[in-house]
Amino acid sequence: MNPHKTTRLLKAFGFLMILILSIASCKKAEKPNIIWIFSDDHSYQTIGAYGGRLQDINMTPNLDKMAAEGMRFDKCYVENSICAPSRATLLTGKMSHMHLKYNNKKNVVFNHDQQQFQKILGQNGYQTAMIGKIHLDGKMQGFDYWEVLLGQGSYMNPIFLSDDGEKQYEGYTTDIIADKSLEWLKGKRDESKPFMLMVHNKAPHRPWIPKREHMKMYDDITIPEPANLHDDYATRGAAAHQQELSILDNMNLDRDLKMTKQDNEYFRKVGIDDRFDSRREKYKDLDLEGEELTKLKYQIYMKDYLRCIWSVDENIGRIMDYLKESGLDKNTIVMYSSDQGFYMGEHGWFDKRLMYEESFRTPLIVKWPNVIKPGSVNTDMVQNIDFAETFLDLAGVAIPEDMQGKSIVPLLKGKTPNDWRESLYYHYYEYPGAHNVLGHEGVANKQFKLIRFYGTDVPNGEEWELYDLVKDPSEMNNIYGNSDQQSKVVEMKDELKKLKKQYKVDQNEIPQ
Ligand SMILES: [Ca+2]
Repeated sequence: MNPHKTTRLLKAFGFLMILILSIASCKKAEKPNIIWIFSDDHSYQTIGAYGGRLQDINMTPNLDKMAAEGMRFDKCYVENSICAPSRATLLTGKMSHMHLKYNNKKNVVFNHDQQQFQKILGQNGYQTAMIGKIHLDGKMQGFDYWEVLLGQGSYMNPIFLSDDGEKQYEGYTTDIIADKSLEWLKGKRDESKPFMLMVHNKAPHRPWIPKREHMKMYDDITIPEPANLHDDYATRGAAAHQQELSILDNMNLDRDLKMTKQDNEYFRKVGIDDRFDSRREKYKDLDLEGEELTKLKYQIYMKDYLRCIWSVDENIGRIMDYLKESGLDKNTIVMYSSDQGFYMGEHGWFDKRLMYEESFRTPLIVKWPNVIKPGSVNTDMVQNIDFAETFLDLAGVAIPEDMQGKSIVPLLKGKTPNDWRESLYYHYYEYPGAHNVLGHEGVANKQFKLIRFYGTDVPNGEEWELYDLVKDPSEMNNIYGNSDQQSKVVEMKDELKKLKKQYKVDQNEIPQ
């Protein structure tokens, strides 16, 4: 063959190959992988990137890095601040009254047959995996691979449920969940397909059991207290007075704080009892009460909680390291959030449930290489009803009309739509129940929050509170009855009515 002709043919072949490869890589870039890392009860106050009173304590270096390389959401909220309903919302993109897992109680069952985002992703070429705490009884549906903690799960030697039944593993649960996630990433997935991996921690849920290696962390420091640690609930209604969220009155010295030797069968059973011996020795003659006891309990609670967070963060680092070394990081979106927020001593409380900011709000950090501007901060109002829609949108899949949230993909691209929502609806149903928090619903925008408590244990069956979040970010001053606020009350009640119509909230206080 003519050598010129051969060269021309070779050149043409080379050009064709480059074209095919670039088309293939473009195609691949259209379908990103998604890793959703979720924790249970992780407050935004205990993530370094969120600043605040704890910002000088180095708590979360890996999450902080994710925020520095991605986007931090400062106004991300839940629609019902409690574990199981929040996960049902995550899977369905619907509020509690629509997916009907509206409280944590066993007799209110999550119907796995209903529409869930992972089923739709699976039908559209994605491979889906769910590893860790889901807190919805029964077998998962729509995941190619799933291994979930039984119920609440345990900090040590956890039992996992999968298609193969129950199996117990030895070790610290936060580590095991990351181990399993890495195993799936490295060897169990089909590398020809884009994937959605859910990594769901049990930590830092009560009873806050740190890994043995982390027991001495934060020992030498005093954790800054919130200004309202000794709140007297003046101006607040029945709910704030009757709650059982108090560090002083409701956080116990044995299982919660491990300060006494009583009732520790659980600890013996999982082989961690000796972890707390020195603490028990130190406090065996404890003789404190009132504010002094609150302060001591606060320190012990916060340190155990932060030690649990350290494990969560350390394991996020392991996953991020693997993504980088495997090259997967280039086309993988990593998102971090929690099922709700948590009180870190604000109002003298632990736990969640109430619509006050620290439990209503939840962290959200997203890293999306080459799309999100590193170090960006978003202050649009987003809610956990948006997550399922966002996953579908990221995968280029149409969002079903009956999902109730909105994709945050435009926000991630730095282009908030002009008609983005300006207010949020909230509803907590679990009353009577653990922690004695009254049933309530409410509406919040960026400046005001109106809450309606209801039920037979509320004076006159209904009690309202209004807060100006700009003037009073700690919600210490209920201004509902103030004469100069009455037009605001009317405006917020109208907004509440509008949202209830929009989200199809039925008039029954227990969803039907
Ligand atoms: Ca939770």
